[in-house]
Amino acid sequence: VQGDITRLEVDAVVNAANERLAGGGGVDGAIHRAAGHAELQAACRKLGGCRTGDAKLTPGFALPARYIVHTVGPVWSGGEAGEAELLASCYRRSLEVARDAGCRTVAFPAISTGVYGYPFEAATEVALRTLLAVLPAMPELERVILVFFGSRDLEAAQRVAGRLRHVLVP
Ligand code: AR6
Repeated sequence: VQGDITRLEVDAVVNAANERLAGGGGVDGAIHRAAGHAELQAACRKLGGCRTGDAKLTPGFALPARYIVHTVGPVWSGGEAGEAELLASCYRRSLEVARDAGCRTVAFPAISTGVYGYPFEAATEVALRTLLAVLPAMPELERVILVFFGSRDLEAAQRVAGRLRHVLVP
C-alpha cells in the first residue's frame, strides 16, 4: 500500500532505525514524532542499541500500532558487502520479534532505501523473496503490509512484484 506508516492500525510497525536507536530522519523521525519522542527515546535507550540486520521491540506509545519493531538496515556500499543478506535478516528478525510478542499484523517501510541508499528495486526484491521464504513457517502472522511512502515507490514495487510473480505465486 501507499501511505504514512505512522497512521496504520496494525499490531506492529517496523522502524528503519540506526544502530544506536537514537532516532533520526526519514521514517524513523516520523515514527518518533508520532509515537512521542521523549517516551520512545527513553524506551530505546534501555535496549542498548541494535546490530545491523537485527530487530528490537518497544511499545508503540501514541501510535495506533501497539508495538514498534526497530530494525537496522544495511548502508548500501555497492552490493558486495553482504547488504542483501543483512536486509533479508532485517525482514526475518522483525517478523520473529513481532510474532514472539503475539502480533498478527505487521507493517514494514522500505528499509534502507532512503538515507541508507539501497537501490529501491533490488531492496524490494529482497523484501518480497524473504517474506515468501519465511512466512509459511509463521502461521501466527495473518497480514504483512509493505508500506511505500510515494506513489512512484508503490508503482516500482508493483513492477518488481510482477517480475517475481512466478516465484510469489508458484
Ligand atoms: N511512512 C512510510 N515510509 C516512509 C515514511 C513514512 N512516514 N517516511 C519515509 N518513508 P529512511 P533508511 C520511506 O531514510 O534508508 C534515519 O535517519 C522513505 O521514502 O527513513 O533505512 C535512521 O535514523 C524510504 O523509502 O530509512 C537511520 O539513520 C524508506 O521509508 C537512517 O535514516 C526508508 O528511508 C535509516 O535509513
